[in-house]
Amino acid sequence: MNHLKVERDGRVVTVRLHRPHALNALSSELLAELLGLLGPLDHDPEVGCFVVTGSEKVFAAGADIREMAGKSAVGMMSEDYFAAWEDFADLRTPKIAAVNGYALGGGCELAMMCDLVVAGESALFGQPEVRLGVIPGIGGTQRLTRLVGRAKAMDLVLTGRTMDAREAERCGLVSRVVPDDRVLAEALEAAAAIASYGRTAVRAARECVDRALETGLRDGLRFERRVFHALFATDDQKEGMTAFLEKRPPRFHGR
Ligand code: CO8
Repeated sequence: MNHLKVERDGRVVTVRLHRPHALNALSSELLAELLGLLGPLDHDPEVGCFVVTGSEKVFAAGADIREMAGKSAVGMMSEDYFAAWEDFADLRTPKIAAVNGYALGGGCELAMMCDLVVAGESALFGQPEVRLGVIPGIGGTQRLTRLVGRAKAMDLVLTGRTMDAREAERCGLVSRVVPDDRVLAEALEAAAAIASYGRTAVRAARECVDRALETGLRDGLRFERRVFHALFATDDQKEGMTAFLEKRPPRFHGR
């Protein structure tokens, strides 16, 4: 692994982006490593949550400008450059972004592909692509607008300015803001909690929340209700409710 550092603690896998010389710029090689690592783990029943983090200075400073600079439009289209980031977004294991420092361009988009974003007080988010003569390309006009609304998305995308963690939390991009030195610990605590619950219910919950961004209210409510009904086919539902009634902690098995 050239650009990632990986740790596993029980059911939680932590991936640290590690390209310090390029401020963790998201190259094609880094993406391939990330998917090569997390793709198989997504099918491992012993894994319950991923945490993605960077360094103290930078989560990720965007896509790799050096890699992209000389490319042609035809080349970009024929290789469908960065389409595989959707494979990362589609991983069914919950993903937590633990963000210190810069989360710019593709770095901000990577955070938005995660299910929770825990940010340090000094973290900075932005979509500065307009300054490079391009636009965001992996969700910065689409996910961002759904998360923070048109007014804030236009402000960020058209001016290329950064926003701090508090503003990002207020507008719905960030789940929690904590002191800088607490970011990873907070993310790991949340990850351990998520990983302790029934895997089927957690995945279903994640899918239902995301469905809200993709569909109308009526269809979304019906989808949620049907998934809720279906979970009564799982052992974990019986165990969770029985344990509550017996006033003991549940023992989930993910089935
Ligand atoms: N790509 C490649 N290298 C980078 C990047 C990057 N995104 N960001 C920083 N670096 C490199 C610098 O070139 C520099 O390298 P070197 O030492 O060899 O000169 C090194 O990292 C350190 O950078 P700085 O000296 O600039 O560090 P500073 O602390 O002064 O500044 C900043 C930090 C503010 C983060 C600054 O580096 C910066 O503005 N970086 C670029 C941010 C940016 O524009 N990001 C958007 C990139 S485009 C993008 O993400 C589009 C995604 C969609 C593509 C999808 C296509 C379908």
